[in-house]
Parts: sequence; structure tokens; C-alpha cells
Amino acid sequence: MGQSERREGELPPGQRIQRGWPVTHYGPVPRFKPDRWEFRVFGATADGDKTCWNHEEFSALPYASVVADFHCVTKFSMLGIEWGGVATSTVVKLAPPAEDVTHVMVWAEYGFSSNLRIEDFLDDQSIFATHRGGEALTAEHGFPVRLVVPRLYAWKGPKWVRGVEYMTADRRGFWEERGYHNLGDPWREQRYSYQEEPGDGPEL
Ligand SMILES: Nc1nc2c(c(=O)[nH]1)N[C@H]1C(S)=C(S)[C@@H](COP(=O)(O)O)O[C@H]1N2
Ligand SMILES: [Mo]
Repeated sequence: MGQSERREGELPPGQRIQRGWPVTHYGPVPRFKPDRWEFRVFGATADGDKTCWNHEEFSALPYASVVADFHCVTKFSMLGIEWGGVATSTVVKLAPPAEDVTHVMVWAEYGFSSNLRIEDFLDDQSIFATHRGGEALTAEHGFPVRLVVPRLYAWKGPKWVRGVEYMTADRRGFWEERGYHNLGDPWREQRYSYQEEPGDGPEL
């Protein structure tokens, strides 16, 4: 499947600008427990081992920032958001996947998950955000860490991330099993699974 061109500062089809920053998620906001928190990289890793960072270690990883647009499948968009945190490429460099990894599952608190093609996960705007506009995320927006993948609809970026699973085949995440499109490219308006074409995702 091809990729759409990124169009910074433009609205994808069917989207409207949102002022302010709504809170959108399923279920309760988890409480952050610093001594029990860890960020795990597991699955098909290059050396077969898992990598685990506690909160102090994760916070010490190289800090990056990106400015990007944010498109929610419920049709609101925010343009030019500044995110700070750990680039997905940094995680992959420090905890490399096996050569045959094609997808990742990003896991969050309460078993929430989202699947991504490795190339979307590694897009140069994809970031494990800890900050927005220089300020730490609030609990309802994903503190301490959320994924942001600006080239896809925002549900592809779990809040309250706890881990990354490297996969050698695709598997659906939480919303992708519940009616949302497996790929979620806003420029192609890939909102719902009934719009999927052969090859867009695993059998439902
Ligand atoms: N853990 C978790 N992350 C999630 C969701 C969720 O239900 N659970 N919803 C997603 C959806 S649909 C959107 S639009 C964005 C919203 O992020 P915000 O609440 O910070 O605006 O979070 C995404 N991340
Ligand atoms: Mo959303």
C-alpha cells in the first residue's frame, strides 16, 4: 500500500479545526505509579531479549521535539502542535527489532493497544511524547508518555504507553478490532474497517 504525501498545515478531507484541546479516550484515566511503571520493548527483538526502562531511565533518554498536525477520526484537527519526548527512532536504535519485523503493537495501560506498520511507527514525526508546548502532559492527555503519529489518525497514538511489541506479521489493536480502519491514513480518509481493501489489514 502506498503512502500519502504529508500536507502540513492543511486539513484532511472531512476534518474541521478544533480550538482548545479535547480529551478523547475510552475508559478511566490511569493513575501513574512511578515505582511500578516501566516501558518494555519486547517481541521479535534483534537479540531475543527484552528491554525495560523505569521512569527515571526513560526520562533520561535523548529528548527530541517535533511540530505536527493532529487529526482525530471524530473529525477534529489541531494544527502545528509542538511535542517533546523520545523519538520512536531512538527507541528502535536502543532496542533494535529483528530483521523481519514488519509491524509494532504499542501497548498502554489497561491493555489498550494500537498496531502500526514499522514505517509509520518510524516516520520522522513519530514521537513518544512526554511534553506538549514545553509542558509535561497532564494525566488525561497521557502522562507520563503517549505516542503521537501525526501521519495517521490520533487513535493510532495510545496515551499512557507502557510498551512496544515488535511483530513479524500484522495483528489488530484495540480500535482496529472494533470497527476502525487498520491503517488510518487521514489523507485517504481511512476511518472505518468497512472501507478496508484487500491487503489493508488482517481478516476481521
Ligand atoms: N490509552 C488510550 N489512548 C488513546 C485513546 C484511548 O482510548 N486510550 N484514544 C485515542 C484517540 S481516539 C484520540 S483522538 C487521542 C486523543 O488524545 P487527547 O485526549 O490527548 O486529545 O488519543 C488516542 N489515544
Ligand atoms: Mo480519536
